[in-house]
Amino acid sequence: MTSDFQPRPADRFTFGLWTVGNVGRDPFGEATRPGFSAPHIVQKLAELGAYGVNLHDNDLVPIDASAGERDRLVAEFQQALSDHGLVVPMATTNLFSDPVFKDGAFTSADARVRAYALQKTMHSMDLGHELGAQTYVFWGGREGTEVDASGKLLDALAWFRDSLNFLAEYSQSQGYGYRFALEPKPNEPRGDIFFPTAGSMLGFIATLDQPELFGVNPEFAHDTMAGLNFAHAVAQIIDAGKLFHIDLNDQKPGRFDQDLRFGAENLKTAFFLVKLLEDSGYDGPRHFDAHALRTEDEAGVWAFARGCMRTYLILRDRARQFNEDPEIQAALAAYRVEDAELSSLTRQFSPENAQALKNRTFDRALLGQRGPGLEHLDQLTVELLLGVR
Ligand code: GCO
Ligand code: MN
Ligand code: MN
Repeated sequence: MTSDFQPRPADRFTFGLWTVGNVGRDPFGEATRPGFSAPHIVQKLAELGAYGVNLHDNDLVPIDASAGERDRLVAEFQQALSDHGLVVPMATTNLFSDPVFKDGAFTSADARVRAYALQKTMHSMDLGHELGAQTYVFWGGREGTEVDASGKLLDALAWFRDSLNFLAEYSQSQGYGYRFALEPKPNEPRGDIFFPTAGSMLGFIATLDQPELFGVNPEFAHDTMAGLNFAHAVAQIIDAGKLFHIDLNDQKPGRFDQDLRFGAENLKTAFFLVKLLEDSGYDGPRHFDAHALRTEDEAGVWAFARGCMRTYLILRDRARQFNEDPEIQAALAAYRVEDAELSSLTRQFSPENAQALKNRTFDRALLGQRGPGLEHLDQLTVELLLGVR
């Protein structure tokens, strides 16, 4: 491992066309910088050491493009990808910008909108396959409500399920072999978005016809907006074997969706997230779903992109250091108390184990007196992160 923190394709960093291409528009103000063409983004990301670039259908092809225009844009993009050695690991559909989706796409109360959403997604899956994507993300940005008097809570779940089952079969019938990653978010742009958390998605996946094709695409900012601990959510997804993709960024809790540069805000959680991803052997893309601050010009955009990747690499190096630090490892070892005999009783139920456990006497007061040394361990971690270890 090198320690110059220079991103390389082997690090598997990806950005969306929509992320570095973000023009700084917000609900209160117009664009503050021009958009870049897809080939320009490909060239710049390759220069910075990224591995790939992801897209929504309409990041590349406008929703009202003619067939000829579509083919030209796709050909130019493909040429840039091959010129600069970037890949497209993930594709997704824009089911949120156009007014047709203002009250939902797969969960619209209007059957015509639901059908159009399916049609648009199939075309977008065709495009993703043409570009080599193997993961297909569903982020239901408009799938939610402000008005629960609409009475569609149960229907929406069923419509969403039918759509995913349909599209999984479409992928198979076309031989695309996609793995689908569902992205939870609690709110914004809807007042309440369906499937607000990783746990909701995991529960829902189990109800699909082919659950093995579906996993989760968790996002740092989405859990943080809701005041949740993102590393805990990702651990649960890994435990379920469902980490199909990941969106990295940062966010202050309880605010509007900020999409900050990775590591810009919650460094400690970012550290434990990187450590979790690296220690678990996650080998998928490290995708940054963030954008440069609205204050920035083009130079600021590339500084932002480089910063996301460098911070990940620095935290990865800190995780290695954590795993090798003798004092930290001693504190960790002291934290855990193993007891082989008791573990053999508790690992698996049997009538004998249950009876032996019930007969056992525990010194509850003594167990309650033990200090686990977590203050010491946490301070060592902080000092490591501050660079003084
Ligand atoms: C958001 C989401 C999106 C999705 C994207 C890809 O908060 O806007 O995170 O950026 O990730 O649509 O599915
Ligand atoms: Mn987001
Ligand atoms: Mn996202």
